[in-house]
Amino acid sequence: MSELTVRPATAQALPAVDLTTRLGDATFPNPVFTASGCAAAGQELEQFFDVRLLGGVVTKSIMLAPRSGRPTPRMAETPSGMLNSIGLQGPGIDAFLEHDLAWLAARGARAVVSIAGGSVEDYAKLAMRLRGQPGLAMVEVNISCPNVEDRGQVFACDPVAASGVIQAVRRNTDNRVPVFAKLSPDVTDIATIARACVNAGADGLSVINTLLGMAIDTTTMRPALGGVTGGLSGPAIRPVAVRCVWQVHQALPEVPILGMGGIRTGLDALEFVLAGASAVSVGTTVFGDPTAPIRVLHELAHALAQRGFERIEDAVGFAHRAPELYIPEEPDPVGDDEPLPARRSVGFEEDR
Ligand code: RRO
Repeated sequence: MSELTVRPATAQALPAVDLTTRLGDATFPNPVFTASGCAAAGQELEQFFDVRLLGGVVTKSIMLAPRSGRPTPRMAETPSGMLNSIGLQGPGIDAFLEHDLAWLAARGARAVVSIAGGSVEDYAKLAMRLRGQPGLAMVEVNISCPNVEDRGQVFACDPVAASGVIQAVRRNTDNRVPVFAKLSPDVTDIATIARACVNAGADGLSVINTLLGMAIDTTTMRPALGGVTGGLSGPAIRPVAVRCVWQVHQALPEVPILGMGGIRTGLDALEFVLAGASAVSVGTTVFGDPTAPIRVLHELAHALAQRGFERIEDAVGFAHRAPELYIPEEPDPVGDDEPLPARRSVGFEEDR
């Protein structure tokens, strides 16, 4: 390791909050994961911190065959975010199992393998290839990649297509390994897609993938990305992501959610937990601050402790509780008070 390598103070004790989180039948020691596509398969992060300290490492979506992806440029900065148009570049499942998953398993990290395909059959084959693989903690089924040539392949935009993929993956995956469906925000009603995935056998939901976006270079007066359109990520999308987590948790309160979209700090992560996420993925911010996942973990733990939570699971969906009633103090026994105001509740009217 270079002397210049920055290692956060991970030896620092976490506050006494039980951070254990359950996602389907799997238990993770803490709720902070990497986000798919932002840290390959974790090796690049290892120079900054021990990846075993994370809840899990979510790998870049892998397909059956190697794939070179879309034309360059593949990234463009946008206000408080970025666009990517990678196009599922990757080594294919065989090389992934041999090099990437094997490395994560040897390292002792919990691997959440993201899979992507062009057909139900592709997904089924990928699930079969993952069966029995050491280190596999969970499968994230990417049915929402925005960077495919054929928009018909965005299975997450149609409840029937989404359930076909999830059913095939669930059928071909070890029972003890949770299957999560990764949803797209680019739909009219995300709860409908979420319900279809759960009815098809998904144990949980990853919410959300990037939003379909576009930028035009005003010098060349051409699209900024080689692939023309791309996936928008970063803090710009956080309110959309929090809204989606909120809606999915409201519709399916018993279904675990892995929440993501523009998380940079522990308080950002707390927003997702309060909206209904049992765990979070830290993505785009890693490009500028590779230590972010471990920092977010510490910040989230402190934020939970400061708010009096002894267990993270008590905070999951906490923002959905009914607004507390504001009870005015007892009238002054001397009897010279102004008349009491009518009882009113604290909080905003609109979401009641
Ligand atoms: O590879 C990509 O271009 C990509 C994927 Br698979 C995805 O799920 N989301 C995204 O923004 N980019």
